[in-house]
Amino acid sequence: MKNASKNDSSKKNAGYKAAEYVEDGMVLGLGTGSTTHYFIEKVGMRMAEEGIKVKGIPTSFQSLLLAKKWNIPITTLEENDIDLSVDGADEVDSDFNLIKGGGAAHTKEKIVDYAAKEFIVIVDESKVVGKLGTFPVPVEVIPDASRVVIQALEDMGAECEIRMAQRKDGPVITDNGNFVIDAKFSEIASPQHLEIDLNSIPGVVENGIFTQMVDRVIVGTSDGTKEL
Ligand code: ABF
Repeated sequence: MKNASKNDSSKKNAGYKAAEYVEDGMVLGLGTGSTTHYFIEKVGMRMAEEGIKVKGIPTSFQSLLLAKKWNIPITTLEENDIDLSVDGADEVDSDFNLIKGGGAAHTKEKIVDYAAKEFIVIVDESKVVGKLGTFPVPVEVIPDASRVVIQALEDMGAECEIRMAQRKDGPVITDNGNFVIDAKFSEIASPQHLEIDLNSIPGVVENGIFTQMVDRVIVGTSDGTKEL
């Protein structure tokens, strides 16, 4: 099996497995990314096939569109608490620390995932790491503060790049109208401390290190799933 399709079936297995934890009447946090795409798809299929009724709070415009495609009614954090949030990740370690934000949606994701009574992460095996940090840490910043935030990150030992859009030579603009700085640290000794330190830099909106909030990690494989 080609790597790409093997990877895709792993993501699908993880997403579909997570949908088994959805119960009738739940309010769901709907994550962002290609793995969560399958979770949302399976929830939509279960609504049609089993008649379960759920509501969803999207973490990005991308997941909003997917929810609408599958006729999942949308609600907001103002109106509802979240029973279960399911989301992808770029890296996950054995302590359930994450790096997220490859999709530039980590600010709303962290708000929704943190607010949920239960938070399940779904990944393929390539995302499981011994130590976080091979993937640069996404840091959402107020555009006008970019230069001084980069300076502060470099003083912390990071190599930084403003994330550029693929199709044009401008920067990626998040759903909140901000930029993303990808900060590569040579080593992340304490994800928990770095998460706090990054958010203390004036101009930083949110960073992509997620600690002490994950309840379950479902790892998709080419022939099924396993739990971390
Ligand atoms: C999103 O899922 C992002 O935070 C993270 O970068 C991405 C992982 O994407 P994929 O599931 O497509 O690998 O939640």
